[in-house]
Amino acid sequence: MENRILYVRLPCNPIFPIGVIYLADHIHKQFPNVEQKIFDLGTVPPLDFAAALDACIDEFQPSLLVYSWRDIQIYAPVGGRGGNPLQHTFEFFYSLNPFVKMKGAIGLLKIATGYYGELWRNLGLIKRGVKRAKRYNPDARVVVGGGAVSVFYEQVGKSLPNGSIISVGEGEALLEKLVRGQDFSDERCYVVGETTPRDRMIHEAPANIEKTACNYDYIQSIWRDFEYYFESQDFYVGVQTKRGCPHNCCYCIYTVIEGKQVRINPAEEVVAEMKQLYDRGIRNFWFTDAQLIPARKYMDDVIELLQKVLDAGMKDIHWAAYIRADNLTPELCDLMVKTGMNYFEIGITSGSQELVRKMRMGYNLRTVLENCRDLKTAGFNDLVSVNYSFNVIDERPETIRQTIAYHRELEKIFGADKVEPAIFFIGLQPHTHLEEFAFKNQILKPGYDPMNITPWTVRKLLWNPEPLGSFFGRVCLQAWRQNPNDFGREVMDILEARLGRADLEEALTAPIAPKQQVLASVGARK
Ligand code: B12
Ligand code: SF4
Repeated sequence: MENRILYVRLPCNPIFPIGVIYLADHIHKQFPNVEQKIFDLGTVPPLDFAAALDACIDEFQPSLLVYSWRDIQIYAPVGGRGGNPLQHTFEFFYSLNPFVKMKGAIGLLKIATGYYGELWRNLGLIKRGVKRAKRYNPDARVVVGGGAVSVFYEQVGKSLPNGSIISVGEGEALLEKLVRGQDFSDERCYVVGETTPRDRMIHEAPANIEKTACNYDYIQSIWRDFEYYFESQDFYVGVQTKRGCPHNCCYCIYTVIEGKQVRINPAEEVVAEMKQLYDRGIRNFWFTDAQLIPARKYMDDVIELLQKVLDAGMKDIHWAAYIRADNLTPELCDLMVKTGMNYFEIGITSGSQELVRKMRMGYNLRTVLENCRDLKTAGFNDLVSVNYSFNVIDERPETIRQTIAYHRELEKIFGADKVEPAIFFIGLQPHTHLEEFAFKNQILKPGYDPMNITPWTVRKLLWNPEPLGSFFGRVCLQAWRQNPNDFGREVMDILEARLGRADLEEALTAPIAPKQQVLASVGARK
């Protein structure tokens, strides 16, 4: 059977579908004669999903359907698609006012309906596509992958037809084998009804793939709606500069999906890719790496990359990324500012060095502050989002006071209006240390369904255990009531008014005592 590959990006908020673009580019480089097409449901109005998919399949008649599913979990810290799940959960569990409790319950119900609606709709779109493609090619196959499937691969397969291939992590090597008709059983995948996911499959190391600049002339020729993403000026187009993260943060799944080994995409290839987008009018880029500078030894790669961006003459761009901010030098800061970094997220999680150590995050808060000062000196004058998750492991009033002190210091450096405290409650994800910790401490039972969003499960998955759980729940409710548009800053102010602020030096010093290695007891991941 001739290979005709249709990439279907399942409905998603408008985020550039970089995953399917890279897959199609890779297959084209390996097999220039294979016919391919990209169909992005992110650009189609919801009422037209089914009809548009049918029309696309009728026209292209694929032999292989590649479904890419980006995100499933919607309980974001701020307004998600169906409202604010965190707010409703807290209203339901922590409000003392029966009317607010009721409002929370109704809000949660609305969100649950939206969430399950989306889940069933996406599963339906996969089943529908396979059935339709079989009209033209009875042997047509379906592969399902992407960020959401990587996290929930064990659950997603349960609702898909036999023969569907469920894939974890990068899909390049798997697709290559499928096109060649080779055995793919050693890839990070399983076939519904035929094989089951190997134990700890997600922890297997991804294939080592050399990444070259995506060929956007080719992508444009197989993707009709390419221009959709160019219309909005504030849109950030994804570009990958490396893959993998060597760290061990207790709640994080990136390092599992992408692997612990860092693969650097050659700087000249990354810049060649950006230049093609630049020449098409794109000025905003998001470096999609789990971490732009995962460790000190990668600083030189980033310096090389940013220098090449400048040398290529792309002087009026903006870019954003996840940055730990513990591996910066004045030279790097200078280049970051010169190349147009105008937003970054630091996920320090806590401003208490003691807790940062307990969460296995492996960095020094004092260094982060020094590097932030260097960034400011280099002329950085834009927005920094600082992610805090109170109450993760061993939080106490004194550690909260330390976080306040730390945050106020960041405000001193960048200006209070430039530092946005993003209050997250860690979403407990499968295959993380935190999940193991929850099993050990009987907070969750093995076999629980991580995709279930009844309020009782959500309350456990949004890590906020007692004794501080209800205290935080009420602080958040008060912040939503008082200043819903500046929730993060309001939470910080309320906490400071109630608990006070520690000395900065106290926040930065963590005595090493054996009992503090809380998570060490759950064992190493690999
Ligand atoms: C960068 C990033 C962002 C950036 C995106 C910026 C941009 N303009 O692109 C920002 C910060 C905006 C963001 C936001 C969110 N994100 Co995000 N994000 C990521 C991250 C770190 C990388 C994604 C990426 O682009 N990678 C690079 C590309 C090339 O890889 P890829 O898309 O994964 O595609 C590869 C593979 O997945 C695979 N593949 C893809 N499709 C298919 C299909 C088949 C058949 C096969 C075989 C393989 C395959 O091959 C591709 C090429 O190698 C991932 C985590 C991670 N490390 O993967 C989370 C991730 C995708 N995000 C996630 C989520 C939840 C979100 C949010 C919804 C968070 C929130 N609650 O607000 C938001 C909103 C997104 C939206 N749709 O509105 C989740 C999704 C899974 C889930 N838990 O539901 C992830 C996996 C992280 C996590 N915590 O689990 N995100
Ligand atoms: S939180 Fe960031 S630094 Fe930590 S493991 Fe995840 S990607 Fe790496």
